[in-house]
Amino acid sequence: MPQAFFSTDRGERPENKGSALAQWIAECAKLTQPDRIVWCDGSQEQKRQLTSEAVRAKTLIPLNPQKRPGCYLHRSNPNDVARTEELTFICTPSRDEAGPTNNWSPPDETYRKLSSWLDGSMKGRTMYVIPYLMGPAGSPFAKVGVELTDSIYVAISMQIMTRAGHVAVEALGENDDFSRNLHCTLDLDPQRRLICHFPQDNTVWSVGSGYGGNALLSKKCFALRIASWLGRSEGWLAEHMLILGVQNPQGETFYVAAAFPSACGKTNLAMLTPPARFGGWRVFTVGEDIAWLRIGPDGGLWAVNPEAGYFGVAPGTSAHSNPNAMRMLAHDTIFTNVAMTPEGDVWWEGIGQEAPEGTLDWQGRPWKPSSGAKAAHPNSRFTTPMRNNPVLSPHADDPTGVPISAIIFGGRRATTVPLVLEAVDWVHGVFMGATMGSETTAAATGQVGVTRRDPMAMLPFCGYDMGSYFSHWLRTGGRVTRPPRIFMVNWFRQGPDGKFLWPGYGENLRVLKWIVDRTMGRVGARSTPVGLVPKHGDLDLGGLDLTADKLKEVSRVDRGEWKAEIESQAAFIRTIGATMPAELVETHRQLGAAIERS
Ligand code: OXD
Ligand code: MN
Repeated sequence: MPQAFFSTDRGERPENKGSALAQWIAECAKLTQPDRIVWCDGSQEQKRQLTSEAVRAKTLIPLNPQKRPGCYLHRSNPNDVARTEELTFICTPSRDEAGPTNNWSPPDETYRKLSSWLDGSMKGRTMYVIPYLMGPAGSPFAKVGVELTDSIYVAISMQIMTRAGHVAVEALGENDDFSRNLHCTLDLDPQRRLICHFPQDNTVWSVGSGYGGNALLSKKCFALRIASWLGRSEGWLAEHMLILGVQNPQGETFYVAAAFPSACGKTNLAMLTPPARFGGWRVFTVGEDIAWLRIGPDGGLWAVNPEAGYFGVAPGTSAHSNPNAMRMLAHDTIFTNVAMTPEGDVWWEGIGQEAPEGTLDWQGRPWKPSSGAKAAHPNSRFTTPMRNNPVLSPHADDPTGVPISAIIFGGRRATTVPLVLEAVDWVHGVFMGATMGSETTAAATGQVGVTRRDPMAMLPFCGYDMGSYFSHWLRTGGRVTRPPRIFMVNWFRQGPDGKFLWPGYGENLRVLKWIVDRTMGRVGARSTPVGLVPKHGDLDLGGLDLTADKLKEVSRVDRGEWKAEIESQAAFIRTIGATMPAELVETHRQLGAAIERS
């Protein structure tokens, strides 16, 4: 038995040693054989203690306390810098349950293989026990998970990303309904790296990676892959969506949930600063990566952000793109794989000023702009508590969540998809989300910039068969009596010169305003073969330096491009196979016919 089962005075302990939680911890400890087990109680005092330990171990490097009080830099193993989709598995008894878009492996065999890797893997190490609550305390949305990890970086990060410790133990009580998450760093050999989900057991085993998306198991593993599975059986949705509140000068606030693939600007949109022309408009963040949505007593769709912190992409974040984020990152933040200036501050490409002489790159090596290499890793990150966000919504912690007026799907598309499109009804909206394409980014290993179908931005995160997931969306539409309207946006269309046509960032408020006006029935729309678009003059473009040609191009629905899109969607529909809902196949057929006729 490990030496110190509960090593802090303030540590929580399951009173009942025979509880499911205590038994499961004992089983995992028997397998991994840590020297010490530390129970994370969620207190600031313990976080300080763990942080000092991580500094002594050089896992965290303190940044200049004058410039970045309470901030640290973590440099990961260079082979471990992004999610590894090819090493991520859904382990259901049958391959069909995981579906054609997930990697699948059988549960028994996978448990056996991972057990052999995990056997004695924490010898000489500490196992941190992190009980965490996803969703506001006391909320009908809330769920408990417990992560066991041998990484102090993960233990500290989990206390930023979730409501960890006492609050979760209290919510669990004597219940055995919690997500069982075992994480072990091993030796970071990519040959022994696997992220495996066992939805039937509400279990995740992740080994061989310390990267956030692979190792902070509350996030992609539980709040999306496992939660999407739970949501299907319990009648709710777990989505890769930000949630924002947009307030007009009359003081009315509308909530919008928006799905974009990783590293496509969700954090920037969720924290948007309105352009000067839009005095009196404000945007508040409820969440910036994950939304859990349920049908409320009023028949509408309500959402919470299950997380309590942000794990965002640093490069490109600046006083221009996201001034609120720059304020948020001024203190109490862990930066991972960014560059460090000689003064002990952080730097990344697109931060808005030149790197000072003597800057070290993300691997701690001297760096010069002329070297041609990036100083910060393109997927370098910040981990920061949501309470740091200066525009945090007063409802971010509201147990009832917020009512959603509009759902937005957005891909990163150089061509084809216009700035904004509205679906004609729920089925069309589900079709838009289901067939959306996006260019890949550095958030996952593999080639960047390749267009792939990324349905609802959930391709890497849906914990079960994609066709069945679409059916769940359609069923939800049948149950929701006050459905939000559904839109598609594309901030990333390029001109022939390869430059973005739309200025993006704060200017996206112009599109949000049109969306809100549509949900309130305050403006009309024009029909095109692919959906509804703003009528001339309804999208407020005043004060924007956008030529008529660019505006035309950014909103263009091109018949040739859409014919190619229809072909590409057809190929995707074929990959989904027999579980693709007939309504969506029919919508695709009608869309193809409408484009032919146009
Ligand atoms: C993330 C991602 O880290 O989507 O949020 O990769
Ligand atoms: Mn994400």
